[in-house]
Amino acid sequence: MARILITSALPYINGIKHLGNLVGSQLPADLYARYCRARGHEVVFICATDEHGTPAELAAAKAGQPVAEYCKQMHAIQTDLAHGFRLSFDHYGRSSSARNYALTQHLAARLGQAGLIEEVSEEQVYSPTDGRFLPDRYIEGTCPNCGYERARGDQCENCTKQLDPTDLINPRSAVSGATDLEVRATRHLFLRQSTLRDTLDRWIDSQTSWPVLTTSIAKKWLHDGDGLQDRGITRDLDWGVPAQFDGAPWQGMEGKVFYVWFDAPIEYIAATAEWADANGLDDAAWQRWWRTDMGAGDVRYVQFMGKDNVPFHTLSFPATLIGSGEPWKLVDYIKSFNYLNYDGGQFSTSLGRGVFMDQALELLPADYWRWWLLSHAPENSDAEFTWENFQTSVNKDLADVLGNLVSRVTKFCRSKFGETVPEGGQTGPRELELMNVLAGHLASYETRMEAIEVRKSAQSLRAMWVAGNEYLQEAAPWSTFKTDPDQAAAQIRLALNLIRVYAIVARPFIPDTSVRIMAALASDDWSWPDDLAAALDILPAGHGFTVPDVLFAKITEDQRTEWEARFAGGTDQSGQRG
Ligand code: B3M
Ligand code: ZN
Repeated sequence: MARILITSALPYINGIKHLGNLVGSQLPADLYARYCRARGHEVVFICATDEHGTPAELAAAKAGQPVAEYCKQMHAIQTDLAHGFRLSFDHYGRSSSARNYALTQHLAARLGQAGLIEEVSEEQVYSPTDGRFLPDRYIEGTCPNCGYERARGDQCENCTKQLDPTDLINPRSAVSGATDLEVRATRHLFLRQSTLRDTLDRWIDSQTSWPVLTTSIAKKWLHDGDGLQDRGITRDLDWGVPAQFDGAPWQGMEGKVFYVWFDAPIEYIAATAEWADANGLDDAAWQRWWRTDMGAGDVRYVQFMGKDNVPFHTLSFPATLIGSGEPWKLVDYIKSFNYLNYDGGQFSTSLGRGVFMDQALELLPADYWRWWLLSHAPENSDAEFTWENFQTSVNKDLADVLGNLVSRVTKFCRSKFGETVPEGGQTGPRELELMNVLAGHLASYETRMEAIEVRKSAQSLRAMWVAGNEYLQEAAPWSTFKTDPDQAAAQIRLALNLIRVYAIVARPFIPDTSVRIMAALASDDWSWPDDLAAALDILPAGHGFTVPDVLFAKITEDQRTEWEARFAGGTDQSGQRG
């Protein structure tokens, strides 16, 4: 049994996320957490809302609410949606928590003592029209690196480059659209991460198992131009962690806050402390996951995120932790994702284009979405959601293959043998062959899940379902029954047991369906089928069950065309979605 710490990138508080955001971090993190738990590992799975900085201020202003109020409300909404999608966080925290304030200010103090923070007089973009400085997302313009026209002041989400507002070409205010911008001097604190470049370089080089996407982005920005640049970690904003150092002010920084990307990853740790607090545990309980001097040395720490978040997790956050000189646990594996596009373009909040988490759950239960999203995760390249593809995959994989098998087997049994596992008969070579095929797919499923190859894991799982279907097709107990009812009984007994095994192994992907199947089979033995033959013999003859209701309804042509039109966008309906 291993100890596995899992974090998902923290969704910004500024609105309801779309399905592309979901599949880029939280959902695959949940898949992995559920799998690790099912295999008996000790897991802590942490997420939180990322509440500070310009995204929160801008969204609150748009909603006409005080920012603290806005965040509280959006956190509740996002919590509900996380439950709706069955994201099994051990704790879903808030980066505005007291724990995060304290830890952020503590780490800043340590970095200051280590001489890694310096005061810099910086050129910042000032907007006379808005009467304020325009940090980060308050400003937009063209990316100097790739030419993307909607790059933000802190990062281009197209090429993932970290930017400063003054780097943007044709900059404009995100608040007013004003272009009559000036550059004014202001004083800020900078994290001297450039001094850690060699350390980070060596650390990244030592991570030989990281996915190519992660390593290539990390390396690209580590060696870009003059290399890793020092970054401002304070901002002229009202909302955020006050720029203080273990309680002590820094002269000249009064009224400023830390940059949101400075405090957000620290919330991974703080949220684990929040988890301990919420469960009445002491500090040692969270420190054994995060402090190598407190037992975290044997923890495996895995992070999940979209590719635009990689630079912050491979460079800035490790710089904070290493620079503190304290024994913090560093990440062992970073699983990053490309983007999911929507039907020939991008998801767009402002245009109401694409499906957002709340809308998805209004249409269909979570498992439909979980299955499609995970089996099409944008791992090796960007992926695309189309309604046609979604319809095909739901109707085939879920309704025809899995759903139909469960329904045929249970209904046939009920009609011929009643609602108990039938007795009599013996399995033969065909059943042995099925077990061998299943064992092969199960082994590849395990290997792929362990390697966090999400799409391939889905393929192995589906292959197990398909093998069961093929077996039933050939064994055809409905025909066998006419000539040899005993043999049909043995076949159905195996099939009922097979369904139980499917429920167990499929649970990380489709948890609600698995629970329904197990309830129908009146089983609560969720132990992993390490010994497949034994697992296929758990439900004994005479064991009662019930026929479940239809597990998956097919998506009709009418539904598909209606949904296609409804989510095509074109009118501004941004509202809470972000
Ligand atoms: N909130 C960006 C995002 O949602 C950011 C991630 C923070 S992870 C510490 O993509
Ligand atoms: Zn760019």
